[in-house]
Amino acid sequence: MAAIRTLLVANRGEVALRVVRACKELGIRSVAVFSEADRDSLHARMADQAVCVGPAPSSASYLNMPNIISAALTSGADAVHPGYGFLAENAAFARACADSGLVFVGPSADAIERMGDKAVARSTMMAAGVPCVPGSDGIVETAEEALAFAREVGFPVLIKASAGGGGKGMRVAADESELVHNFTAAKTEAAAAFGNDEVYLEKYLSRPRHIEIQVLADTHGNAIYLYERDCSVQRRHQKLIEEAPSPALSEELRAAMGEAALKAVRAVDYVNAGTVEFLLDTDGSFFFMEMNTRVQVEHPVTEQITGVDIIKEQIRIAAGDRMTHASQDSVTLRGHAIEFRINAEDPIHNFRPHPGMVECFNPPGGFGVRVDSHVYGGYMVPPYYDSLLAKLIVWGETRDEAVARARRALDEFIVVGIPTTIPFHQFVVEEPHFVKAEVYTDYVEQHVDQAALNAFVIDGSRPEEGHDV
Ligand code: MV4
Repeated sequence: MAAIRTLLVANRGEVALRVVRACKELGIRSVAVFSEADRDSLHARMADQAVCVGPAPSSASYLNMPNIISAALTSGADAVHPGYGFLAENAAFARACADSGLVFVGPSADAIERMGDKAVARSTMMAAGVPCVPGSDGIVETAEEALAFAREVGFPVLIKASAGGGGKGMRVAADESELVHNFTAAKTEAAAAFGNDEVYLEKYLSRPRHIEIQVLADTHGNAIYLYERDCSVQRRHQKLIEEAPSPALSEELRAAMGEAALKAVRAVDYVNAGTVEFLLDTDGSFFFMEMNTRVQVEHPVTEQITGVDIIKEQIRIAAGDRMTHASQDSVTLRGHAIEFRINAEDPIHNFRPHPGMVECFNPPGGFGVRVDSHVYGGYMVPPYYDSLLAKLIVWGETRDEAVARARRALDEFIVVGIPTTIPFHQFVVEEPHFVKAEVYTDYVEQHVDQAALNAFVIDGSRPEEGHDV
């Protein structure tokens, strides 16, 4: 395969900047795309070239495949990195790139497609010997079939939409009458949300942890896992804090989950970076949930504990080169990293997105602190896109050190002009269950009391201002 000399970044915000930075270090010319709302964005300024691909709404710009492909062709790009979100898991886009002679920095369109359908993904993994939650054998057509399944595995059960993912279209049923009622509701909901009413059933785990394994595979047959991330601190399926390694895994379990992830990789001949998501039950059993066929928001925590630059590996792999860390032995784990998502959201008003002017932006620094962000003082947060402003990633030799470093870094982090999730994080890093690493997917509901959070945000926790001597 040909070397990559110019790469177009089909994204915006911090991830576009992240990819531009990787290009610079690799000596690759970068081309940014931007919407009319992002004309003054850092990703457009820092790239070697920038092309406007349409008006502010993403449907007209960052999701506009013909415009993005034209931008790549006219700028002389030979590869396209999709980042995350937007077109990153769109098989048609990966195919359109290939058809235009552009290298798509990601897996094949076929792999994206197969993992995109959650029921297909599940049966592929079952066949490959990857543990899956006890579930129905494919699509469940009728309430009678659903009842038969539930009687076999026992209640509670979970109804999932085949076209769903990210928690959309899921319904729990605790008993037979709930199942009959929720089965029809779930199908109707799925039809409205995804244009596909197919559902399947699983045994419901009541307090799982969300553990995901980062994998890398190249075109030379090398495949490795970069250990796990624990993403149990979520709110309504939006991740807020991710850490690596997971405080819940023993060495044996870590190796077992890593090997299971590699089975998943081999089952679909997966190439490039991917993430295999598992649910970890309280008894140490783990089950495949889904595979993300892109780089993820939280990839930096893995980079910090392994020293592997995941974006650069992605680009090397796409160019047909061997990845730098081609053997499992070459990947060692050191210390502990935690990522905090700093969103333009108001934690006292239901985490409602809050676009507007960032009057002042002072990110923290110092040893063990990384901030990935596209924001600067005077930056206008547009209302059209997701509300991620910055990712604060702290590293420490131990989890306790990382938590202490997080407290001081969050305290240094100043954003003036709009509300952010910083005070939420300040609350969590003092909260005893988080400090003891007792976090499950229901952590926020269970341990972040809204009234206590409001008091904390409104009264402020900062020390009183000092006086001049
Ligand atoms: C589950 C589950 C319990 N039991 N499946 C939510 C997102 C979707 N990808 C899968 N999800 C879940 N599937 C069974 N059989 C609980 C969840 C779940 C969850 C999973 C990961 C992270 C946060 C979550 C929050 C609520 C529910």
